[in-house]
Amino acid sequence: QHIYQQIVERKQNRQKSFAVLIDPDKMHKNDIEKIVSQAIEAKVDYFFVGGSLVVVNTVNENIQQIKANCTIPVILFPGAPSQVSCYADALFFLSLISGRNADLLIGQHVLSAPMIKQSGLEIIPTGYMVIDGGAPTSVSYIANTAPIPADKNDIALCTAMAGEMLGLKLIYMDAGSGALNPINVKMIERVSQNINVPLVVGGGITTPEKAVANCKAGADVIVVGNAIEKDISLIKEISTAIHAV
Ligand code: 1GP
Repeated sequence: QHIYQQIVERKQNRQKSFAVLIDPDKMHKNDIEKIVSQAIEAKVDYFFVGGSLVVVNTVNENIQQIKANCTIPVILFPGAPSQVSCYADALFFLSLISGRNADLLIGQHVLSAPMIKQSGLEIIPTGYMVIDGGAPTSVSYIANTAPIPADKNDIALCTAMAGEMLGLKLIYMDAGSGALNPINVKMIERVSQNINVPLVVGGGITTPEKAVANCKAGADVIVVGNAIEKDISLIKEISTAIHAV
């Protein structure tokens, strides 16, 4: 439980972490090289690798390429069991607790459990909560389930609390990749003040200011994908801002 332990220790020390999301579909070899070298310089804490829908599955190649160039831990953030790779360091074993699709709450987990156990990956049991980001994102369509409405802070709170009580070790609140509206700080505050496990927040974060506001509201780890794909210099800007909180 080496990586999870590190996430918990950073939370206990009130250190905020920054994760760069690599969506295998959107990355060419050269992009990854550039992102990795920027990430080393910017002291990025984690790479998350995965996506709701991966058309060309290059997860293994992408992770091997990251690993060949840096020691930043790689955590799988899989949209499906086909995205599990033994080259990563850890896996968010995601249960979509904001939804009511039994297959994503437990079904896929049953099917993939033997393969995941065999992989030797560090498993991080994760309560995954999709929050409405203002426009349909791939995740809510693919997951075939409604996101939590953006202003229903109490539903988010109770969902996260239930996840923690069920033994999940981390809560990941996601407005979905490329969300129009990122999760509001009031919702982040409400959730973070009432759970003890680490809180990851992502979806539609495009500026250092937003990342900092989310950290101050109680997020322990901030994830950014889309914005970095568009402007790689944001890696340094957002990372520096988060680490200064
Ligand atoms: C999506 O939380 C991640 O699952 C990151 O979202 O791509 O919008 O940064 P963005």
